[in-house]
Amino acid sequence: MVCTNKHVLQWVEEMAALTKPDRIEWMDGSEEERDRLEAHSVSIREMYRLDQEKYPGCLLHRTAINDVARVEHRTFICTSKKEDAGPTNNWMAPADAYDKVGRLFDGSMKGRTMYVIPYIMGPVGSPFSKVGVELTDSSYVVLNMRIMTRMGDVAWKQLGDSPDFVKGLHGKAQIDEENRYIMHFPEDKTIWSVNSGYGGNVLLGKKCFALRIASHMARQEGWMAEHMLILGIEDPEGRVEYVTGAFPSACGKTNLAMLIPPAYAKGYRVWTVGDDIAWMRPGEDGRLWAINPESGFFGVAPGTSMKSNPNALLTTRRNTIFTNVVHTEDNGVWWEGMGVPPPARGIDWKGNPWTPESPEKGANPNSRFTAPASQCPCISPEWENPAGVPISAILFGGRRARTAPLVYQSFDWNHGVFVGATMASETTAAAAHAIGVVRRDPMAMLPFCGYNMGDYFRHWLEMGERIRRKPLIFNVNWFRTDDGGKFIWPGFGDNFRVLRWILDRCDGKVDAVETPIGYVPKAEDIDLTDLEGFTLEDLRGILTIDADLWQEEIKGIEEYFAKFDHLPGELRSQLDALKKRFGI
Ligand code: GTP
Ligand code: SPV
Ligand code: MN
Repeated sequence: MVCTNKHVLQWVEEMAALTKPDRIEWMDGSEEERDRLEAHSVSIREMYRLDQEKYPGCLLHRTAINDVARVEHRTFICTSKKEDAGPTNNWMAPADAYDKVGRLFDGSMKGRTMYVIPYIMGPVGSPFSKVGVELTDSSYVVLNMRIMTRMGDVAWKQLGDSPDFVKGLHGKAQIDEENRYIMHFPEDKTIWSVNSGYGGNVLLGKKCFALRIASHMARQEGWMAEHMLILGIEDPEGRVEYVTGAFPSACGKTNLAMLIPPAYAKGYRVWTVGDDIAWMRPGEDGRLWAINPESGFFGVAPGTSMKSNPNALLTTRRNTIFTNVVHTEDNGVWWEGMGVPPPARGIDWKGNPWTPESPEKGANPNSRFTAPASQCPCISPEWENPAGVPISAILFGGRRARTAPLVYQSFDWNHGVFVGATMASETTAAAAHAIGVVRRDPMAMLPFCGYNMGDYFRHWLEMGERIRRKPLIFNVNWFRTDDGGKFIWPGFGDNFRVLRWILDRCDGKVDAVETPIGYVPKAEDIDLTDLEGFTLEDLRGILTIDADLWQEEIKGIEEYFAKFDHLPGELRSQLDALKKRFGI
């Protein structure tokens, strides 16, 4: 199918005039096209084909050593008014950003091919769905976008003659760290990304569109674009309830979304709808409905094993692209925490010879797999339902060594918004910065909100007024540690025990203890059947709320709130009420 949309044609012409590629290829999404691109990628040693017996359809890629994570300090929201980007985003005036990055793009595709990738975020034909077009000089990006989005002619069909598509321009240029920019122009629905080849910076449908640009659209159009997993829990009677969860990057969304219930919970199943992004809107029935705009998983590899997340591992058995993991001597892949012995020899993520004795890790801590969602053994039968799934509970959570208990429920929607807005977590390898430092990451959206975060909180409060049958809001923390720094809660599949309590609360089946921070479970109400080495006392320990730590926490929240220019008065009232409950 040839693209006849004149808005697309004109824009592609302009961008080609700027970047000056030798040739332009229009992607149709066909299998022949994939085969051709794979062969090309392999021939230029951008990708390696793995052992096709053991890993059918799988490829390996290594990014540049300086290019392994999102770069938040080089990510900008370019709105006409600085105030609209708000205090938590980097800002540049649109004209300056186009000028600055335009110079870097000028002639940057000489000698290269520009690929035109039409794609849909969301199920085909869904009222939630939106079209994007990405221009890129990277065949690795095309092959990833094929997995992560509904890509090809299907998108031209959905777009028709409309000018309403998100324009993404990506160029590898020289992969120069000093000139790396991820620019967002929400007012123009445009993204410009240059000098990177790493996932979150270059798969423009994902964080750039489906969160930063989409959050801006969502506020204007009355819906929500969130950094959330979506899962369904089926009970032995076959009834399914859906939950979303916002945890910061590398804090457990993929793992929770694919959870396998412990053996004691006979007849229960968990179904994956999405592992990273949720688009949500109120339905006619007054409930909140959610879709997963993506069609694949770009998941963290290290720590993924048959023990921690068998469903993720099984999803990656074929048609998967592995990035920055160990290339084993028998042409397979390996990473730390895979649960199998390391290869005697391999090539590490930097491209150097590696053995288990090497002092450095073989796989980058932010190494990833790109795998089709349809291959997931627990993919929900509803995952492509154009209407989405109705949400009963929203979870917030992060890595907190001490302060947050295993789980608590907010008093109501507005208090839940406060809980989300004041979330904090220890930083991970998913972005380029110091690791293990506690930082506030409201709703896990700090790096992804495309507008003023104070206005974003207000949008959450306003959505609460528009959703008649509101999901209940909870906070979870799988990461409490003991004095030796070891995680106390077993986590992973055992998180099901907490999900059960959450659903029992939604169904009004269990009461709880009212504390200053919210409703906390009675320890006996969390089922510990068959949980070896973990006692009711241990559970009581991680359900405690330490008043001294919360005094500190409240100080931290006060300092944090002081940074905001558009903080809704309601959140300040929530903070005052929290202080009062602690007698401060
Ligand atoms: P992004 O894709 O970066 O947005 O991350 P994510 O939230 O999907 O994170 P993911 O599920 O990939 O988890 C990342 C890390 O958290 C892995 O190293 C996991 O092993 C670890 N993890 C996930 N769930 C748990 C848990 O319940 N307990 C503990 N201790 N670790 C967990
Ligand atoms: C994250 O960092 O939250 C991710 C990976 O999900 S990336 O697509 O690189 O943003
Ligand atoms: Mn993410």
